[in-house]
Amino acid sequence: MTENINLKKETDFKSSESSTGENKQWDKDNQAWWDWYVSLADNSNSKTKEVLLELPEPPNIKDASKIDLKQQLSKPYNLTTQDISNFQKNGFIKLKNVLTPAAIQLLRHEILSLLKKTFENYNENKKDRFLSLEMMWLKNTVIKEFVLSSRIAKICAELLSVKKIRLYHDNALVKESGCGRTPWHYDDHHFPLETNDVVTAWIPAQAIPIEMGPLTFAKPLEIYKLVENIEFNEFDTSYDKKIIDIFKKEKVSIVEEPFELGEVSFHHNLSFHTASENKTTQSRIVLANTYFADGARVVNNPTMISGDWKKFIPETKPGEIVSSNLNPICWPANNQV
Ligand SMILES: O=C(O)CCC(=O)C(=O)O
Ligand SMILES: [Fe+2]
Repeated sequence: MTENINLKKETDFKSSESSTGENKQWDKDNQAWWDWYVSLADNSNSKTKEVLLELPEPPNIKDASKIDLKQQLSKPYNLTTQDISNFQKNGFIKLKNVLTPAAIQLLRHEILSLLKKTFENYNENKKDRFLSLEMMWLKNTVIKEFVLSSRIAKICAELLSVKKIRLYHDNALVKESGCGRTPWHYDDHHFPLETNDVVTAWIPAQAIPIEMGPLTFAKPLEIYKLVENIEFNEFDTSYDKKIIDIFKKEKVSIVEEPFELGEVSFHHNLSFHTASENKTTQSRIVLANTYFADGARVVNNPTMISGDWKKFIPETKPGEIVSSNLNPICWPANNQV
């Protein structure tokens, strides 16, 4: 992407040795990773104990044959040069009308059906949790269309200004009613990829009003340099609190805006972001697909904050180029599996 991004991986957090144990490997599953990760968020100003905003159940489309999903998800999106330069300057962009309301309603239906299969009593008595599902595209043909979508992947290729885009993973990120904040971070912490050409398409499966906790970005992209030297702490909320304090003190510009139905955000792996708690009565359901430039290698020393990465990049050793069957090229479209 842009040359002004610091590409020096040897100074990066994810490949550094440290006393806080980031050099350990993650040995549990992805749900356990998220349970741990959201416990690092500072919720001392939480408002979820107050009355939740009552929202109706979002509309549900059960029948994929009612819409031409393949056609919708392969049609190119008209990205302007201004969009591309905004993304490269700010580290993120929010684009409206990437998907139709019908496609989103179907996506929500499919994620909900996987949630109900995976988590006992989903949405019945237990609330407040951050639930995660991954590798859904291997199990569900409708979700596969959204994950391998050439419409989405072409946007990613253009935003990064690279020719070919591969899938890192898909991730359903579900904040149940009352679930707390996501800690401030950039994704470079998590992805064991030896490149900064990495982007996540964050696709809400319903509209997200402010009260539901939309993804929220600090800008411009370079803001990560302000907090580069803050040491991560895997045990408590101190890292998140320090970032909040520095951003306040330095009057960093923070973009927290609702998502309308069909709106999708794209964020770079160095973009700092967070999400507020879900203060509504409905789950905040999102499909987050991460893509990277073809040719990237696995870093030499993946760490515990890289999570369950071997599941996403099988049969690939540290230092090797990523090209497994689970990391298909999604753009250009004719390279698809
Ligand atoms: O969904 C969230 O609250 C956080 C998502 C996130 O950090 C990401 O998609 O990179
Ligand atoms: Fe993130």
